[in-house]
Amino acid sequence: MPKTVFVLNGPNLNLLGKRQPEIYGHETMADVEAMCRETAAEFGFEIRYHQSNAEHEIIEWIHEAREVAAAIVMNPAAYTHTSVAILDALNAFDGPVFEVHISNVHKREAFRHHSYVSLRADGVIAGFGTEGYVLALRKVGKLLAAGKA
Ligand code: CA2
Repeated sequence: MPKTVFVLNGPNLNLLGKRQPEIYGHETMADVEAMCRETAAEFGFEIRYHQSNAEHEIIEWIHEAREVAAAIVMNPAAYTHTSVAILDALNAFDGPVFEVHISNVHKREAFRHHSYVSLRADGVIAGFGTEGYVLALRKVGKLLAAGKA
């Protein structure tokens, strides 16, 4: 049976492609989902793709991932910099976690330089645009093929 990987997106990412293209590019959330599905198909795993503006909903998905997912790829958006609750939920997940940021957060305001999620993430990608999701999923695909996820 194909393994399942959760791709989770935090607040305001539903606006992707609709505002601030100079920071976040022109692709929409639907475009990113399609890219993720294409990458998953290449590597033979399934994805569950979610976006929410509500912290509790993201936490519920991480809890669900504990039961069914081999890995989590996550852009926590602004919750990256604020949410101990999301860190705690991720700490209860056993598989690999990859944190993705579309923009290079280290080139931006100082408050974006700290990530609670990075305390748990096995890898972090920032500044590669939406391609960062594909790079993270490729890594997951390789780990799955090697029996390491
Ligand atoms: O670079 C990233 O992917 C971020 O996670 C995006 C978050 C930001 O708070 C993080 O510091 C870095 C913001 C997501 C909001 O996305 C929008 C997209 C288009 C228009 C407005 C917001």
